[in-house]
Amino acid sequence: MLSEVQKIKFEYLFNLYDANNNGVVEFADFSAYVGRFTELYELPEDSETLKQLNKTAEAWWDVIKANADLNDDGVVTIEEWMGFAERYVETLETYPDGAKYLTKFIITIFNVVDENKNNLISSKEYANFLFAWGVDKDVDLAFRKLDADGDHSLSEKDMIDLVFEFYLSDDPHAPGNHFYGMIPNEIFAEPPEEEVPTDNTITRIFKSIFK
Ligand SMILES: [Ca+2]
Ligand SMILES: [Ca+2]
Ligand SMILES: [Ca+2]
Repeated sequence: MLSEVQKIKFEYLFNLYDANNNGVVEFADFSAYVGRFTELYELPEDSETLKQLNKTAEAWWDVIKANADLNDDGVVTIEEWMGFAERYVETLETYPDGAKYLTKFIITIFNVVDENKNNLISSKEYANFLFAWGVDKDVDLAFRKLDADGDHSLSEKDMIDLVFEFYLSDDPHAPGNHFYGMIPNEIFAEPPEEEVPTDNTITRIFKSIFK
């Protein structure tokens, strides 16, 4: 069973994948994204990177088509998608090969997103990545969440951990929840800061002794 947090993330991802906004996910959406990435990152037509990207999009669509499009009409509805989400999470949690292929996909994307090839994703490179997905709101905030150690960059390992967290974590405060941008849902709201109580008689006595 997907947790409430996972359900919200998979619904968000469905809407993100639906590049042409027709309410279903289909191969045209995947082609649209490869096109957007090609344009944004100026990938040469015969480049190895573009080949890898195409292969990744095709493989990912094949998996979705075979496992989500249960009535085989070439499009995936939100209901089909949520059923798939459950099976996909189970795959990631149960089968080493499931995790292995997701890791490969992430590395492919990492290499595209790392524009200056320093093996780190900067906030600007991340902003471009979200822009490719059509997300331009709260981008800095999302990056600050993802950059949990505060070194202003994401390594390949960070990105792998964050994407796995996106799919698998049911903690509403897991940084990876916002890998594809800030999800506007109150379930992810920060808990109110705990008020630190002011002095009581005992602390006042100690303070007066140890001041
Ligand atoms: Ca669509
Ligand atoms: Ca279908
Ligand atoms: Ca970089």
